[in-house]
Amino acid sequence: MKRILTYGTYDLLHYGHIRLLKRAKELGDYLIVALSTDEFNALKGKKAYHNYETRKEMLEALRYVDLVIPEKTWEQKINDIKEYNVDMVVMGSDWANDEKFKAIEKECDLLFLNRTEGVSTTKIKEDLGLKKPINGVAQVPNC
Ligand code: C2G
Repeated sequence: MKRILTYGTYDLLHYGHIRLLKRAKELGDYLIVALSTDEFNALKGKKAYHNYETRKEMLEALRYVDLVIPEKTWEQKINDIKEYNVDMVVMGSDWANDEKFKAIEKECDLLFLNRTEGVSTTKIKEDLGLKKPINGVAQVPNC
């Protein structure tokens, strides 16, 4: 059984998230999502619209997701890989070459999949008038 692991906030679940999870699942047999806790999001400088429990519930409803675990720190990845016997970590391409992921290449395979253009939680918030662009400049999509 090939076990895949991915990380994220997954706030206001959208088709960019779902396409990532679908492709990740297609690479193996079992997909684990390490979901950022509300406290970890604060460390990332993010405030999710939905809290952890709601975001977890939504992910668990997806056919592609087999297990949701909490992502509490940047440093837990190696332990996650060992504890869950992970064969491959998969992330969107916005994380390619990020040092936080490079370190795990000695533990398991690491693959970056093309990010889905045109959608992000930030854009959804802006389009709904929930998050104003700063000084008229749309904010960089952050999830
Ligand atoms: N994603 C995507 N296409 C989008 C938006 C997001 O493929 N249009 C991918 C991201 O690349 C990421 C996953 O969906 O792999 C989750 O995105 P976020 O919820 O934004 O996660 P992020 O805030 O990047 O947190 O330790 C890593 C972090 O927890 C990742």
